[in-house]
Amino acid sequence: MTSVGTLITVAPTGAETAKVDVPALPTTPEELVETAVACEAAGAALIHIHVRDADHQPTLDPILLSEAVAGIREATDLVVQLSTGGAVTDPLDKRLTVLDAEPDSCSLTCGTTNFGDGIFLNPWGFMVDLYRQAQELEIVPEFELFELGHVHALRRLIDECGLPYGGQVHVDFVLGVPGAMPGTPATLLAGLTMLPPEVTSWSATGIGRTHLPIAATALAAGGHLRVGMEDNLVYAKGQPVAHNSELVSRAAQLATLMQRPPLSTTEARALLAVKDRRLR
Ligand code: KMH
Ligand code: ZN
Repeated sequence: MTSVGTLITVAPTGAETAKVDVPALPTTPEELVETAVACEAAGAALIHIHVRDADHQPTLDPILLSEAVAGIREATDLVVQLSTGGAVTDPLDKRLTVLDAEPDSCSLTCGTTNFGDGIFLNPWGFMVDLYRQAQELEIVPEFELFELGHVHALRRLIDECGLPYGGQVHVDFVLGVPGAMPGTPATLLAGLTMLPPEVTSWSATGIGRTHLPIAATALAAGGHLRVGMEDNLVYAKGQPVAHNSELVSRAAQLATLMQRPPLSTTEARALLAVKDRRLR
């Protein structure tokens, strides 16, 4: 499953950090597009988006989601992935409506998990509904794994629903969320041993200070990388991230050093088998 190149995903915003605390967080439509362009130039091929409203608050407003997808498609060739996780306060039915914005890809978390002081709800029925709707709409899910039990749930999901649109199965390990699986190399390697054989590619991201060790472990183990201010706000000790492109550039350097340079957007589209919805 080791790829000759590295898919770099950028998750620039998330739903947890407040703009007032981190002004560098891209929250406006203009900032999001500027970020997408800079991160594509730095080596990213996929963007995982959470949208904010005019008050910089997380939103699942269908118009704002559609505008964000269109804005990034007009300005870049990035694979556009919308979060269906939203914020922990978002109701499940609202999270399903994210697919109406017709992204190339959507996140699909494979089970409920502790999420800091909150609970990130992903009951079985919701996972199946989301998966089936993604299949019907020809949107490629990225299976998010926050717990080792989620890897087992992915097995159950594939048994119940079959393969995604396009036939490729891409998963993303998210390690180091407080209360979920820890961001250690040993945990990531344990997860890899459990992956169903249908999985065709995997990436990993570590939250906070686990960002770099998890990136290095993922590269060494043949995986792809997710970076971004959704997951990590500190570039180095005493140095806050000033722009998401810094994290993408560093990931691209690491990947190149490991003889697995960043995949182009064309290569990423083939790896993930996304439907071609490009505007340019
Ligand atoms: N914001 C978290 C509650 C996803 O994007 O699908 C969920 C999350 C996962 O970020
Ligand atoms: Zn997310």
